[in-house]
Amino acid sequence: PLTVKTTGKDRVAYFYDADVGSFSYGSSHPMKPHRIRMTHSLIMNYGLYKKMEIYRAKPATKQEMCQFHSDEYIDFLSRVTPDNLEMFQKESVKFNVGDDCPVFDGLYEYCSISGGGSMEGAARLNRGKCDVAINYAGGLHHAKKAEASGFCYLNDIVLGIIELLRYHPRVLYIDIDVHHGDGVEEAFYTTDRVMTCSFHKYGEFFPGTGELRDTGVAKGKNYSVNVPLRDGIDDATYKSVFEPVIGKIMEWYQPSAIVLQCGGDSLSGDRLGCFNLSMRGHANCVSYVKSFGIPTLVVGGGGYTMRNVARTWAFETGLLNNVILDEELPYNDYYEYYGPDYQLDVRPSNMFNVNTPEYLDKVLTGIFTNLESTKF
Ligand code: ZL4
Ligand code: CA
Ligand code: ZN
Repeated sequence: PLTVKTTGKDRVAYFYDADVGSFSYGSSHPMKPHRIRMTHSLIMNYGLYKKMEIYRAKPATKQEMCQFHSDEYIDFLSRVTPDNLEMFQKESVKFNVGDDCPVFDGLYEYCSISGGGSMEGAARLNRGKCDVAINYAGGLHHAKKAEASGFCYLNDIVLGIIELLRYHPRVLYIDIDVHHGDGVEEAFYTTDRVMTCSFHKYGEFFPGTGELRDTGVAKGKNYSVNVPLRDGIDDATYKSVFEPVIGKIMEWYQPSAIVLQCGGDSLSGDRLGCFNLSMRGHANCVSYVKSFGIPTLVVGGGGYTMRNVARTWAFETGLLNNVILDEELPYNDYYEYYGPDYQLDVRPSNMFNVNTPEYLDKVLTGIFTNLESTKF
């Protein structure tokens, strides 16, 4: 008789630091670390603590951070505070701290928590101690070697991938944040040991990079994939692009580990985003990636309508544990945020989808042509 391989026994390691929700970029800044604490409260009150192992990671050390970042940049992050900022005028320009990336109280500690979660998650995957590791305090994909960018200071993703590369010959990075994953792409642009694939809004949108024809350089040629999208993409359309592109990459690249950046700003109703994904459309990406059964590090990212980010990340944490969460939200520490309906779903709006079938066909054909020209 045939042995049926059952899913439903995934070992999930979830990294959460109770301090993370208290950091603040400033009251009017769109990035709110509090959404990670809201997500955690939903996860706990849905009972997912019975399914997975919950850890507080060791904060990343300076030395660990400098596996990617420059010493002088990390040194700056560790020294600068709102009180001594005036003594760092030259450095502030050089390292790009300002309106998008403000210097706030506890900035270095926040970076070390974000980085520690992704590095320890990667290390547990390496040792075969879990099948999935989750760090919603990570996903800060714009940070550069010696520069802050787009609300990101420390690139926890690059640090996590470097850790995975100690054991894995090929790592696939997938990015469903509405913004281009430029920092991760740039870090691995000239290597074939990491394939990066970002889906993002392209055209008059931060950070301005990520066109179809940016595919990598030297050994990395065709190991960077960009999927430029227009406003208003809906669940069915996103699925019709995501599944063929990722399916093809899996077949051709055969990675032994995956990092999935789950930025929640691709959801409908996001304060900064312009896509029209429902919670279930966003989570379909997580299900599809999970279906390949490869060790995966799941990280957070953007997401600026906090109640929707928390709903979606909680639902996705359920999926990763083979649990479908109930539509009725459980009572939790932030219950009042979810009124007036107190339901789990994030629903799409009636916004217009500017991604025509002809446009998407051009994008898919371009990507497949690049992939097929590559010998893996
Ligand atoms: C804000 O209200 O497009 C920052 C940023 C701070 C508070 C008060 C300061 C007001 C919107 C954004 C002045 C702010 C001017 N405050 C910001 C070109 C820009 C230069 C900076 O999801 N101004 C830069 C970055 C993007 C730009 C998006 C996404 C991160 C991620 C992963 C990063 N930067 C124009 C903006 C506000 C602010 C209101 C803002 N910044 C919106 N989009 C940007 O991919 C985590
Ligand atoms: Ca993206
Ligand atoms: Zn984003």
